[in-house]
Amino acid sequence: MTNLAPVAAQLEAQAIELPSWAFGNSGTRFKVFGTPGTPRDPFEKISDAAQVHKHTGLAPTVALHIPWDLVDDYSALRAHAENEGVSLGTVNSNTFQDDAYKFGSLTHVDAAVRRKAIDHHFACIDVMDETGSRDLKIWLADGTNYPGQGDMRGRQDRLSESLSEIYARLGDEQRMVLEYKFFEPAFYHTDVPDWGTSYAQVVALGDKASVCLDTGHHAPGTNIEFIVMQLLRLGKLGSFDFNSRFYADDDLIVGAADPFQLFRILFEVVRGGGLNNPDVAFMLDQCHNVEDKIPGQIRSVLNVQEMTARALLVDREALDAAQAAGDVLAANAILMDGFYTDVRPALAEWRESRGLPADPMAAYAASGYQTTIAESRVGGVQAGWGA
Ligand code: PSV
Ligand code: MN
Repeated sequence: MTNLAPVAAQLEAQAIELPSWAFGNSGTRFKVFGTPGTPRDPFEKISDAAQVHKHTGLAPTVALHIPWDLVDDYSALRAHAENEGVSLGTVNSNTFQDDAYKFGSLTHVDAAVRRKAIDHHFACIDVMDETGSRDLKIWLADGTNYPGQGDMRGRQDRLSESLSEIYARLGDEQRMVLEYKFFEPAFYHTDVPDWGTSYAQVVALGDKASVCLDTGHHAPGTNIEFIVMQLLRLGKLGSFDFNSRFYADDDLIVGAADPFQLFRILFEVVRGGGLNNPDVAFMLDQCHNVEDKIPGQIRSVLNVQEMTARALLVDREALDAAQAAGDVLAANAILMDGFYTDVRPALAEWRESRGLPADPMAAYAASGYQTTIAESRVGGVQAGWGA
């Protein structure tokens, strides 16, 4: 069996943040399928997220999305989370579901709309003050659908001004991460389409701003691990939104569509010093449209853990030597040895040694939690994108 001892300390320290919205209903523009037991409010979402941590030891924090996770009393939500054994993490802003934002939010030509969007971010920072969250994550739906529709340069300038105002409001211990996405919902141009644009914007802001890399937000064939390497090299990789995709922004279980890509990304994370580095937050950004949500999240964090273990097991000394010697095939073989190492039996044993279930998926299924929530959560409105 694979010997995990040399990498156990790093595995032990790994933490992956869960998105509250993964526990609510989601779907496509064709249909949203509800599932029995879906949370009706943020408290129930946190309880579900805590199940993932309980069975894996990997997911101690939960990201919130405002206003989907609006509550009257954040200290009560915080206490509830702590009671469940988790804590509240990143706060995500939302400037994509209001009629006012049809033609943009932080980039809008109308100062009144920009004001509204900036004020929303101030409100998110107020929430962070109460929840003790460190990070404000900004993803913008801003962009245009037709050439000529907008002045791309002017929009970039307004974005910069708006972000500066938000940045100035951050506390000393707080950060902003700016996420990029190459298309959707805008189809001609997006105002933060790529890592370079996000980087240019956050560098202008200062040390407390960095880039969020969502693994599903690149054109097919993009070498994402190169971007990871570059952002780590520049000290500006603030966070990951992990998920996987076959076609567009599919938000599928991380590592499901392309495990090898996940391995390559994690190898660059390890090599670049981004693993268990407080500056680089690991988060999931996924939606479970047809599978059960809690086991979907359990599967996801396990996939990240498995690929992290494989990346850590790559013989770096031998790899460096092969690279230095120009031995192309040996270098490639050393990396592939890491990828092809089946770490699952060793991880199962290691989990048990830490008092965790060897098979978290099976343990969750046997726990009866899914039946309990399906039977007890009767009435009310199931949470989704908008509740
Ligand atoms: C929309 O593409 C998106 O999935 C972004 O990736 C954000 O991180 C997420 O929604 C939550 O706002
Ligand atoms: Mn994302």
